[in-house]
Amino acid sequence: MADLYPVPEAVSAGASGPLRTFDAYLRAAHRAGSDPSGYWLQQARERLAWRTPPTVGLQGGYHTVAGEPFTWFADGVLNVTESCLDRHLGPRGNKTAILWEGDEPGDVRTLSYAELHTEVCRTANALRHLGVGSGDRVVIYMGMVPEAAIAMLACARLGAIHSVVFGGFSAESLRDRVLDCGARVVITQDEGRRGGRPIPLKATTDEALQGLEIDQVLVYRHTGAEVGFDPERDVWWHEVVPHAGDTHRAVPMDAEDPLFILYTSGSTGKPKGLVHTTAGYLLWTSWTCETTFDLREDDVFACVADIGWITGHSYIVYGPLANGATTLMFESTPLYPDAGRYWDMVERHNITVFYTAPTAIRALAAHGSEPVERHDRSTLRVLGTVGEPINADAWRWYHDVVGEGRCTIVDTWWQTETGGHMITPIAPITATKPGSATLPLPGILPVLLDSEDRVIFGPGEGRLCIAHPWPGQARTVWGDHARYVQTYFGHFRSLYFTGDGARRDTDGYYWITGRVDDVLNISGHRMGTAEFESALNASDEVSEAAVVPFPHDVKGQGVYAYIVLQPGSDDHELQSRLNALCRERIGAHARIDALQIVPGLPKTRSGKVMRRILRKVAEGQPENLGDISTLADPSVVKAIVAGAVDTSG
Ligand code: 7RM
Repeated sequence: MADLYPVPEAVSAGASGPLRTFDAYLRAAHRAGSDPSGYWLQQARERLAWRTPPTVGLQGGYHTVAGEPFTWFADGVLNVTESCLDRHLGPRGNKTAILWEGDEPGDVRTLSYAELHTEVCRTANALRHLGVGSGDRVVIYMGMVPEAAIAMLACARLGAIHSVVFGGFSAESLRDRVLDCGARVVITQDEGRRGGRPIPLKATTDEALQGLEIDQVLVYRHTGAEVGFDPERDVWWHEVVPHAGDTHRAVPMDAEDPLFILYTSGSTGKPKGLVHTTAGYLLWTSWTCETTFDLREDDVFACVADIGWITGHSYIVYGPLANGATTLMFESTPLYPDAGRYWDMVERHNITVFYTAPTAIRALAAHGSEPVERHDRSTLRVLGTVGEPINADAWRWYHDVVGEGRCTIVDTWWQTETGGHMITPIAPITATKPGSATLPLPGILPVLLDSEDRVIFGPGEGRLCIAHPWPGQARTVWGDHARYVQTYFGHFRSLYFTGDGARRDTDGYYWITGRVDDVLNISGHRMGTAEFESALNASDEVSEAAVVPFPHDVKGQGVYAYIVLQPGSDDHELQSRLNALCRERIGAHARIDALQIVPGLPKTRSGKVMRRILRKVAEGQPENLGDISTLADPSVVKAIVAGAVDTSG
C-alpha cells in the first residue's frame, strides 16, 4: 500500500474554493454524477458573465456509436473576454493580471486588469482594421510575451478563432497548421528568447508562409533584432496597436462557437486541430482552476508551461483570468541562468501556487537541493504537476525539498482534448499518494476496460475512458469531424477513449500508466511516432523507419528509431543528419535519442510492424518478446536484439 499524505493543516485552513471539505466533494460528485446537465448549467450561470444566460445544459450525448454531437449551454450568448477582463475592472482594476518575467532574471513587466483590458481592446481594434472578423482564423506564433496572451484575448474579443502554434515548431509545421485552419492573418514577433538564446520567430514565419496567400502578418517587436519585412503583407504591432481605440465592444458569441483550435499529435502523421468552444471551455478552465488549486484572491499563480500548449491556454490565460487572479508568464527555462531560477522567482514574486511538469522536476532534482534551499519558498501553498506520469521519487523531491513538506501536491491528469483537469487532487481536501492523480473531479466518470473491452469494477488496470460528456470537452477536429468520431468514439460504444492506460487501487485512486496508442510524451511534449517516421522517411538514406519510446530518467520517454538504410547509404553521423531533418520537419523539440540500423523491421505476414517487439528491445527487455511466430521473417528479430542500443544509462 503506497503511503498516504494527508493535506497539511496550513493548506486546508482558509480554503476559499468551491469545494472545501471531502464531504462537499462527495456531495458535488453525487449531484454532478446524477444530473450533470443541471449541475453544470447552474455553475455556468453563476460563474460566467453572460449577455444571454443559457437555459439548457447538455444536449445530445455519446449514445450512438457514431458519437452523436453534443452541446453545452447552447442558447447562451457571451464573450469570453467579458468574463476574463471587463467584469474585473470594478473590483480588481488595479490588481495585477499578468506578471511577466523575461528571460533575464528580474526583467519584469506587470499589467493590471485595467491595462490588460485596454491593450486587448486596442489589439482587437487593430485586428478588426486588418480585416479580422468573427469566425476568421488567426495563427499566433509567438514566444512567452504578454502580447501573446493579448493577441489570444483580442481574437476572442472579435469572435475570431485563434490557433496558437508553439514557438519551437519548425517552418514546415507552422505552414501545415496555417493551411489546415485556413488562417489569413498570422501574429508573430521579431524574436523570442530562451535561456539567453534568440529564437527567430519572424524568419521562421517568413519561411513558413512562402507562396501562401496570407493577408497580413502582425509583428510584435520584442528584441529589436533586424528582421525581414514585406511592406505588402507585414504590419508592425507598434505602428498600429498603440494608436487603435482603447475601447472595444466585445462581439457576442454563441456558447458553442469555437474559441480556438489547438493542434495536437495523434497516431497518424497529421496533427489534429482540436476545437474548443466559448462557454463550455471557459467554464471548465475557470471552475477547475479555482477548485483544484483552491485559487484565492491574493494568490500569485505561476504556471510555467508554454502558451503554445493546452496547459498554457487553460492555466496561464483563460482559467486564472476568468477568476480575476494574478497569473505569471515566464519567458525563460528552469535552468537559466542556473537551477535556482524557479525558486528565485517564487521568492521575488511571492508565488503561492506553482504548476510545472515532471520532466522539469526531474531535471532540477538532478542538481540537488542547494539551488532550491538558497531561496525563501515560504509563500508556496500548492505545487502542481502535469503532462506525464510523475515517478514517486520526483514527487517526493517536489514535496519534501521544494515544498518543505508544507505544501500539497496536485498531480493533475488531463489532455488537450479535455480542456482542463479531469482526475486530480483538490488542493485543500484530497489526501495524496506519490504518483497517483487520485480521484476524478465531480461529474467526471472514468471507466476502465480490460483487454476484452469489458468494464472493470473495483481495483484493476485497463484502458481509460470517460463515460459522460463534460463542458470542457473538445467538440470536433477542425475540418475532419469523422476523424474526431473515429479517434475518440470509434473504439467503445458510448465512451470517450483517452488513449491512456490507468490502474485503480483499492481506495479508488487512479494511477495513469501512460499512452496505450502511438503517441509519445517527450519531456511533456506530445508527439506521434508517425510524425517522426514520416520525417525520417523523407531522407534519401532511409528505406524504412520505425520509432518507439523507451523510459528516460529525465525526459520521461526517449525516442528510439529503428532504421533500414537505403542500399549504398553510409551510416557515418547518420543520427545527427536525421536529427537535423526532424528539427526541420517537426521542430527543435523533436530529437532521436537512440538510433539502431537494422536489416529489416519485424513485420507480420500482412505487413504490419510489430511495435511490441521494438518497444521491448528499446526498453532493454529482449528476454520476453512474447509470441513472434506470426512474423514473416523471425530472423530479423535476432539481428535487432543483437544490435540493440543500451538505453539504461
Ligand atoms: C495537459 C496535457 C496529454 C497526455 C495524456 C497523458 C499525459 C498529462 C498527466 C499525464 C500522467 C498526469 N495535455 N498526461 N497529465 N499522465 N499523469 N498528471 O499534457 O494533450 O499535451 O497530453 O499527457 O498521457 O493523455 S496533452
